[in-house]
Amino acid sequence: MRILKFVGVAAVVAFAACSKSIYGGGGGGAPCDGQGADVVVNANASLRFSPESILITTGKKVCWQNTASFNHTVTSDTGTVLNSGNVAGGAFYVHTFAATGTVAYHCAIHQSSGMVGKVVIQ
Ligand SMILES: [Cu+2]
Repeated sequence: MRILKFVGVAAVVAFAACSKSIYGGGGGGAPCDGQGADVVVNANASLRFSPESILITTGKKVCWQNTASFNHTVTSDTGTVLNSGNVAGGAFYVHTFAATGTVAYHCAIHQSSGMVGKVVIQ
């Protein structure tokens, strides 16, 4: 079980080597606990990202944790900087931002309900 999980993460990292994203499930506590994130954003059961907008500097690691009991995604509006695929309830998605700019994103499942967010990297 443990080995399979690490293989999965390694495959994801290899797939998206330049974007430094990982995701996985938590093992007790909040999903982002132990990820070394600089900022944590909740993807909640009210179909919102909280906080909806964050301001960071380059090199910061952001962890989105799904606090709902159903899937969310963290998906860039344009490009593939954020491309989590389905993040299950209780799981997380991590991304370290290397470049300055603004990354608008949404949950692909709940975008029509207004589940959108923004990362401003200075
Ligand atoms: Cu969602």
